[in-house]
Amino acid sequence: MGLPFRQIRKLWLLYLFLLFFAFFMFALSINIYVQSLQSSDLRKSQSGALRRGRTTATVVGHYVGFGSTHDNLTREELDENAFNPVETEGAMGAPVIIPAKDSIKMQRAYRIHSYNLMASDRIPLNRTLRDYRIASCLEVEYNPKELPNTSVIIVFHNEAWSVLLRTIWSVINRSPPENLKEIILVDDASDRAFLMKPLEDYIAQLPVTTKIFRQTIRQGIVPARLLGAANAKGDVLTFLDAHCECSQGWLEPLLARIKENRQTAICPVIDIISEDNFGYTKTLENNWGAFNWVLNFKWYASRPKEGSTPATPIATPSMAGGLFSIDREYFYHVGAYDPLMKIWGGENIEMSLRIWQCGGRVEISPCSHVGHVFRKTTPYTFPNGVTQTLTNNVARTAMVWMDKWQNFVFRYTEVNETYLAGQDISDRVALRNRLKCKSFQWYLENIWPSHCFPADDRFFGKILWLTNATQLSIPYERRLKHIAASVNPTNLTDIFNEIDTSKTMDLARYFAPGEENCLRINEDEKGIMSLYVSHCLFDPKLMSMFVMTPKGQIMRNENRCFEYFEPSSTKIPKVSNVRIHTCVEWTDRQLWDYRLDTQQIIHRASQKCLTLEDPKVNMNHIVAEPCVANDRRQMWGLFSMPWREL
Ligand code: UD2
Ligand code: MN
Repeated sequence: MGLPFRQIRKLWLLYLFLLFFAFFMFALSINIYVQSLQSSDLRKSQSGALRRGRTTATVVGHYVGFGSTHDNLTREELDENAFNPVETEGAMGAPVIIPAKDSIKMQRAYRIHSYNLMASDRIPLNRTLRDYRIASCLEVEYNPKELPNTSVIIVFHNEAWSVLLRTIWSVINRSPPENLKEIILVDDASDRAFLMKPLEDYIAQLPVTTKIFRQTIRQGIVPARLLGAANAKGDVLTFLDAHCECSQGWLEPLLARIKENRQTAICPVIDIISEDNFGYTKTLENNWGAFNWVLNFKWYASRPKEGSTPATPIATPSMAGGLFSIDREYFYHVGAYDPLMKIWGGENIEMSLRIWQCGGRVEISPCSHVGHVFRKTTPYTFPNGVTQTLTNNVARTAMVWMDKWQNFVFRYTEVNETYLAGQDISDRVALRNRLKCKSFQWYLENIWPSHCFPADDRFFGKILWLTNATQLSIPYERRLKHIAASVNPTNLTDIFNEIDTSKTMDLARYFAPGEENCLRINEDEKGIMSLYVSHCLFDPKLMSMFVMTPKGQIMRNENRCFEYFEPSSTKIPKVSNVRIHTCVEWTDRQLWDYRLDTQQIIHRASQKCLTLEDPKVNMNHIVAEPCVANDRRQMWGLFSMPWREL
């Protein structure tokens, strides 16, 4: 009996050892996984910043998903304030790496605000940052006594304690005391216990006057900022989101610019605070903002201009919305905000169009750097539904400020007649008339000449692959016979207007979406776009609509252009030499001509033709090849679509 028992005991030891080993391996792999997650996020945010500098537009400040992130989180978890700083964490803007043993708790806490709350809770409220200013900015001297003072207005809905207070402390620590009149917090109906009395007690002992105003019913950013502004006493209003960190010297250039020109809304360069580890990454100074066909804000970048002083503010067609300074009186003069824009979205575009069209300026100061936590998903609810809210705000912006372009925007959104009928915009229209504001056409031509919208001076519509056999291509080609041969984009205008409006030649009547083939754009999971040919969709769907500008750029939504490039001959498999790339103004790679007599789309510099390489084999390979007369693979029809009417 003794022997088997001893054997069993040995086996037990073995089991125990194996169990221990398995657990060890598990813990190790989790550790490696979590660390790789955090560092890859770090890489992502860093490369994001670099990419923005390299003229590629990145999507920021635009929500891609509205998750129900709060499922399963308990009231206790939401109300808990776990701020527990470690002195050296996050110093000089460094990222925080959470030990693997806490990874499950970390992920749970992440869902409360869609950022790594546990990382933030480890960083002191007054952590140090680098000085992110470029050399030419350091040369500028400001005398705080000669600058106006400002009220800093921070609106929030359920922000984390450490994140909100780090925003406040960065303002206090890095603003000249003479210029910081007060800090005004507006609570947009938060429900977290620590944002109630504990917050009031905390701000009462701050070295700078800090007041809090509360909206009892959730109304959103615009009503909250209006409440803050109404209570502000500073010469200038400076708005910040509740998850920012102001860096060295951020305020002076903003105030100085307003002193110089009181009709300017001036924004800082918005640096990136990683939502995954709270590392602070500088972005480059040549970014500016505009919007796409459905009025989502987008970043663009310009080539840094040679010879100009980089310290001068750059004009931007649109502000991102969250971070800017504006003279208090001018803010009201120019119409403050549209109070009927609720919750989130649209107010940044509305304000930008309004200020520009009514005689002011929107600019970014390259000398002012403020970090902001950009999130991938929104952590909070939209009381009336996301679509309803965003559509309402977009509709109001477009109706008041975009003239005939509003219908173009409505085609790609949920806006319909019922929506429009329900909107009372009379006050805003009265404002526009009172201030004698300029048209949206003026805005496009003067403030955003490189825009991607349709206009009277350019083609807008579908690009057909002309097989000469379909219902559409036959009348299209017949019509072309009556038009003078070689035409360059500048005199295409009349021709396309004619197609658009002429009753007899209304090609839409021939349109059989199932039979015609159109040039379309595919976007893969990585966001890389490519051209292919497939059935035309009857709806004017985004993916198959193009703009051809008088200069010769062929664009789609979001400033993406057809670009020819010489591929390296060694590449196998062969990649296409035509790609979809961010539009830039300074390259001939993106300039094309359309020849009506041959129906070819020709890359101007190389004189190569856009070609569907081998239609029998696949419709996904669009290249540029030497032009050959009557080669069906190179024949395209520009089919104008109406955009001025709904
Ligand atoms: C960007 C802007 C943001 C605003 C928004 C469009 C930046 C860095 N941020 O989105 O300021 O212009 O575009 O509307 O340019 N909040 C409330 N009540 C609400 C919703 C939000 O008080 O119902 C607060 C929120 O706590 C935050 C601020 O408003 O402090 C902006 O909201 P966000 O950070 O979710 O917006 P963001 O940065 O994605
Ligand atoms: Mn924000």
